[in-house]
Amino acid sequence: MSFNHISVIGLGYIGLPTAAMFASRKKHVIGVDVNQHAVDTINKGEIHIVEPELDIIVHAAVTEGYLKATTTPEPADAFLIAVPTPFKNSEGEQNGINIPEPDLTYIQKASQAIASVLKPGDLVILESTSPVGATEQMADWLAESRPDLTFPQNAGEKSDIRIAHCPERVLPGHVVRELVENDRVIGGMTPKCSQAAIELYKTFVEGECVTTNARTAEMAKLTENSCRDVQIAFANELSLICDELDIDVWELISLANRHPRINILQPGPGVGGHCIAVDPWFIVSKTPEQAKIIHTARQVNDGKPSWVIDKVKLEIANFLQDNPTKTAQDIVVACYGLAFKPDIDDLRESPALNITKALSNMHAGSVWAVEPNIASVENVLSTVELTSLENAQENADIHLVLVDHSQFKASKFNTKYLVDTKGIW
Ligand code: SAJ
Repeated sequence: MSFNHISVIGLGYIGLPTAAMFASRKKHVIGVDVNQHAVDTINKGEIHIVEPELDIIVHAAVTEGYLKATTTPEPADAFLIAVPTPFKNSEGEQNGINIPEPDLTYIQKASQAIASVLKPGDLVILESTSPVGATEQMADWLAESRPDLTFPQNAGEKSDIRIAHCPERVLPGHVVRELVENDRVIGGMTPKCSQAAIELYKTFVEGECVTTNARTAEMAKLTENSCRDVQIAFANELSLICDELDIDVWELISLANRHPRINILQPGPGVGGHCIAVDPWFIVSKTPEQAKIIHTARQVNDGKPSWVIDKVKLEIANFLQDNPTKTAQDIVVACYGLAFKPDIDDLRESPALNITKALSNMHAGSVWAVEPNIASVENVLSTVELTSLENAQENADIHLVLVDHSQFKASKFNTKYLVDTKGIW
């Protein structure tokens, strides 16, 4: 089997780098996205996201003619679906507790879009992080749209179309390296489906491709991110405990981590991104009775932003007490960082952004944001002024560190009115 024409559906943080890696190995790649701006930007050899090294690879791939983007699918030998899997708008209620339910609409739309161009022998891979059973569901949607073709759920190894779930596991900010080096979990709906997927990924993956079934592959990805969420919740809970007991949590963690078998993660303003703050719910919503620690970790991490906001309110009160001639309207609060983690521009599910938004809604004075990775915040934060690090440090009254961007870590800063959720100043 040879895959010379590969189609990637969804040209976001995962789809675009993956498309670019195939193209860099001289495969003809058609990237498909509903966002015309993204398509136009890529076809100019440019990128619409921030990810180190990606711009150079995309530019070369487009210039050499191996990568092109379009809004409608075209025939290919393999299709990779890398579209978002958000929550449904209305949360599901189980036993009186609101549990967010996964929304598979984007996967459904992507499978319906590619169905018309499928031909016998094609491979379809679901890369989007998905609840257990989503790959089987996708296979059913494909089969409904193409009754003239056979699929693994009915025809087994003899099927016209091969289907697998191969979850992406790359870390934003290190995507180009991790795409090549990380091991891949390959969950074929049949062993032949897995073999086909391995052959495809071996185009650029140097890590090991380990096979399993689709459901286990789905659960493996959810397990990895839930494990990290639970570990971060432990660090966040420690930060609350230490605050009560007047202990420096950063010192505490660095001391505990000197134990040879302890490796505590770092507290922060909460957990963001479209992965760790989302994926554990895919387990909780399927098995709420069993997923107790995973559920609690989500609640601990989701509760951290309001704790941070309370800390800022306390600093505002302290400032007013120290400066009796001033009113809340005179006070400028500077929020350092809006992205969901350091050195990226990604605002998805960002606690930093949500905290800044909440402060700008409740504070009578000005709220400034410092975000070196973003040029404008007008669309997301209409009442917040974007300013430079220097101006904020010099002229703001209350300082709130939300992200440990390298620019912030490089600048030493000392002030009385500081809430430092990342322990950098
Ligand atoms: N965070 C902390 N403390 C820490 C580490 C992280 O508060 O010690 C916060 C970050 O600030 C951020 C959030 O957690 O808000 C998530 O950041 P992250 O760096 O842990 O992970 P992501 O979301 O960028 O990427 C994760 C990765 N999964 C794991 O490390 C298990 C990545 O490998 C996955 O591919 C990615 O999710 C994904 O796409 O699912």
